[in-house]
Amino acid sequence: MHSIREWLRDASSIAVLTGAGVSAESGVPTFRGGSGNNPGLWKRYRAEELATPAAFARDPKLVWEWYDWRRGLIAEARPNPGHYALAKAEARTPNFTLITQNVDGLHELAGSRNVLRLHGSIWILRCMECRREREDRRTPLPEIPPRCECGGMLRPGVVWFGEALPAKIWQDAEMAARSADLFLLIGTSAVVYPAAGLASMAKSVGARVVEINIAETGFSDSIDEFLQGPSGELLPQLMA
Ligand code: BV8
Ligand code: ZN
Repeated sequence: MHSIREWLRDASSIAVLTGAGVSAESGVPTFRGGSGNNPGLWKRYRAEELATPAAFARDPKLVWEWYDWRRGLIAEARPNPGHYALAKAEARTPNFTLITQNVDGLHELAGSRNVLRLHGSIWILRCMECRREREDRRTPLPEIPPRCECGGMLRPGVVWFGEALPAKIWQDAEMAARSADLFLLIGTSAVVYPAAGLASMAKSVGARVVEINIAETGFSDSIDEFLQGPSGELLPQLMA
């Protein structure tokens, strides 16, 4: 812990990749269980089965019920001390880039400003016809599936499996990983690509890689330091 605090103080550019684990202590269920909450994210389905264009084409109502349920949960969630610690770290580090796989918006709510949302936002709806995007925070939504003024069907403004990440955001994330001298991998099982590849990119350019997680991940054996514990507790200690 002590050396990591020094690395944080001495780093000239820091890149952070967060996953569902940083929102677990805010009561937002993670995708792959662990940390005591329900194994799958919902009933008998797995994210990989529902968060896909094919699932939405086949049964938009079912997919929307899943998202409406998650939006309801997330609407009750507040940022936890881990989110706030990252916002504080950003404010005092010249080059600090927060890259997140989360779609819950809790980093922004905690005051993080330069957030690269690799997988979009659950609060944004996009029209399948006219492509117009709008933020809609109503929970529950008045109509499932929601409709656009143009009559088209709205989809969640998130990146599904099999879909490309927003090009500009991905480029910025790669740039941040390649120019970091310290890379923090926090609360992610590091199984979803290309996001999970960012840690290897940082490592390949000689950055120090620190992982914070309650359990080891597939990445844990190729990092410099593994801090085991809840990010909501460890991050405030690190950033104090
Ligand atoms: C792409 C938004 C190509 C939606 C998400 C076969 C078929 C099709 C695709 C593929 C395939 N094989 C590989 C792929 C690629 C695929 C992929 O990686 N699949 C995986 C499953 C193998 N990736 C994609 O499809 C990506 N796109 O490749 O496009 C392409 C290129 C060009 C042109 C066209 C196409 C898109 C992936 C994005 C999917 N969308 N989310 C939504 O949210 O509904 S992914 C979703 O799952 C999250 O965003 C996140 O990325 C991922 C969940 O991962 P985590 O965040 O890590 O969460 P998880 O629950 O897994 O882990 C939680 C961790 O926290 C655990 O380690 C736990 O120990 C820890 N923890 C718990 N509590 C705490 C804690 N840690 C600290 N403190 C705590 N308190
Ligand atoms: Zn429309």
